[in-house]
Amino acid sequence: MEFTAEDIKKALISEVSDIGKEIVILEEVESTNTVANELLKIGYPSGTVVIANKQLKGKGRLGRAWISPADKNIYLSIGIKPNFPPKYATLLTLTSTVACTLALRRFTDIPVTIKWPNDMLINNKKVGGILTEMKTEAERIKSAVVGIGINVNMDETDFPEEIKDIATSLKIHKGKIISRALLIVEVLKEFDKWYQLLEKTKRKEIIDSWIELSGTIGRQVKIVLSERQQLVGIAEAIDEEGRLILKLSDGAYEKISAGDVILLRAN
Ligand code: BT5
Repeated sequence: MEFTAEDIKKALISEVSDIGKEIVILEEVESTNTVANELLKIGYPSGTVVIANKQLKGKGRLGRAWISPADKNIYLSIGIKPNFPPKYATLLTLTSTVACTLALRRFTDIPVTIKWPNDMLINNKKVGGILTEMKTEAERIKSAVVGIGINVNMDETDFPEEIKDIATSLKIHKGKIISRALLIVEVLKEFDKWYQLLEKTKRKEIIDSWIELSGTIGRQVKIVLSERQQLVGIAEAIDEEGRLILKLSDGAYEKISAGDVILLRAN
């Protein structure tokens, strides 16, 4: 890669509290999430960051794949040992999405938006995604890994058939190559800040920012819960655990903590 762990560490000095204490950069991995999880297991500290140039088995949610070609993108995982209970797992994903989206906006000036729970979009096309995985023990989170994938310098021709109509990259919108190293520094700084807010139970601040950055609230949406189960309604709000509150056509409310959102039409 065109940068080292030391380069990133140097740029982060005095800018972060816990995130990036240990940074491991690898050329090729199956999934940075898996590596981060293994490092936490063998005693690496909370805040350990794993970055790879290429993933062979990049993971999306629900067993889906994250397309992860070499040299172009950011594949980064942050291993943490949170102090909040497992019920805030969804909120951790929302917090991470706020941090990434703000970093992307600041660094590129592109009006990136959020779609619940984990998508970062440019003009309705996916530019990044977040996969949070955690290990729990009784009512405690033992460890969590936040995996961040951002399409940075992919060209239109780099996208395989299955995602070419739904995915995009920062380079496509800026018309020039973006520095992965500098963007990683921005993402880690912002993550550090928002993760601290979450630890300090500043949940309202996080949710308000999420709503401001998202194109989801107030829209009519279809929620795909599984192959057989779908719900249609108005996305009304986000509750303090990060769940999406859906108002159904009969006036009843549903709280959704996992699923895919399809935006139906603007109100
Ligand atoms: C996500 O899943 O959006 C989570 C993606 C997380 C990726 C990071 S990379 C670093 C870390 N290590 C990992 O192994 N994973 C994390 P989901 O919402 O389920 O979206 C997956 C869907 O997005 C796929 O089914 C495709 O339709 C689409 N997709 C796959 N690769 C993509 C890409 N590079 N860009 C845009 N869309 C993609």
